[in-house]
Amino acid sequence: MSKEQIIKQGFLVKQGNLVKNWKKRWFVISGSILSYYKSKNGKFPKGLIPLTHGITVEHAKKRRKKWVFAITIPQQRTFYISAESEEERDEWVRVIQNTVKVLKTDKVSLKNFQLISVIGRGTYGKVMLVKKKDTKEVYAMKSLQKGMLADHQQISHTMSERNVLMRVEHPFLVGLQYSFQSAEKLYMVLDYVPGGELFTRISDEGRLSNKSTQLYAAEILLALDHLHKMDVIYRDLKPENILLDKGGHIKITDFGLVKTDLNKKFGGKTNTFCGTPEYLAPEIILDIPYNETIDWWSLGILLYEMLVGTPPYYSEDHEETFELILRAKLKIPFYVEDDARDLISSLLNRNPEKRLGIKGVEEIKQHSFFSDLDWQKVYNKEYKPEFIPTIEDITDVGNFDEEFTEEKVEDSLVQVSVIGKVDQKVFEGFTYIGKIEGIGVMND
Ligand code: ISQ
Repeated sequence: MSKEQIIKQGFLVKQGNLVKNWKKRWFVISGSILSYYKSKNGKFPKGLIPLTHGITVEHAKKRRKKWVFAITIPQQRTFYISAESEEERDEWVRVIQNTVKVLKTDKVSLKNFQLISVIGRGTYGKVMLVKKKDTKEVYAMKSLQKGMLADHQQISHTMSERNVLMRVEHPFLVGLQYSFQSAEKLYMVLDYVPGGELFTRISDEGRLSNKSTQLYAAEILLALDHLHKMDVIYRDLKPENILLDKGGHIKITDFGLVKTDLNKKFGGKTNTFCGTPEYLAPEIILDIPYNETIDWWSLGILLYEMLVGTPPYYSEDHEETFELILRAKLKIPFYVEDDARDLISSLLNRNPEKRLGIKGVEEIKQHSFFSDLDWQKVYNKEYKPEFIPTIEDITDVGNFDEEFTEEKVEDSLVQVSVIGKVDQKVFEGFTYIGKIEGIGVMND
């Protein structure tokens, strides 16, 4: 096996080249190669398909097989491969397309983008709306000061997750399109999601309808499940990280950029929490081992906040919020319908072993709150959201807070004293664009 990280693997059925019979094979995408083996434990591949620039991958039709896709190496051959389900087929096609795209996109740097507007600011850097100068495509660019990444583990976490996310797309996750770095910052160029934060929508409306809440929760569940399947626990679900796309569907952002563990959230030695604590699961607060069900806890908090307008455990004082999360009785207002009430209380079980979702995502998907939804239709965005954001044009930032959008657009300077402290070796996984580029105002 190569040392390259496995991006995706699984059984697929492949049509023979000469004899056109279908054979089950174990497929593995690693680095830029798709290899297939006779069995799951096979040592030597039966074949290799290079996923390099020039190859195409698309859905295909075959008489006796469903969910077929075709990979074509121009002037050589076409591979016909069939998956178990539509969802699986689409996922393979996307991952392959993305692998090819990543290989095309090296050598991108800050120079290639025009900075348009500031649209957000996090603890570690800001988010800007940018336009790629050659293609005129619009993206959200997130910058991250290297000096703010506290330790080596945090950095390697960021880097390895970037590698996963670079290649994997999902309808409800913000896709990462490019990444590069200067001496002092990491840059991530993400899909621009123009509809603003779910948070803004909850505060504008007071609270959301059962129907809206159901669809948002279902879309978020599929996104979280997808991350879990890639062994990523999201940990930071909250309305500020949930954006609305132009059709009103959700997109989750801010995974993989900085995976803050608890002591980071507490900003190092001090006990001052620097984030929103209302969505944290009890086991995170108690600093005990946890699993992906912490995300199902957060989904419970989010469901509550959508239906009620405020999170269930809230105080202005963070310490008090922790106390409430750990001990307060869950009070759900009378107007919340029974199905929703039951789902919320099952997700907000303080014992992770008894929390809904511990036996797998199906437990949650099958809950009566979602009973009239077809999950495949959710994935395909076939349900129309009740609220469609108004968007003037592709560079419209009207749905983002004026606090940000009125700010001067520039790639801010980083103190020289901070640059000097950063050991550049640890960022080798990112494309490095040179020492001077990227410092100073970029407004051309
Ligand atoms: C994409 N579009 C709008 C805002 C964003 C904020 C953070 C990350 C990605 C984004």
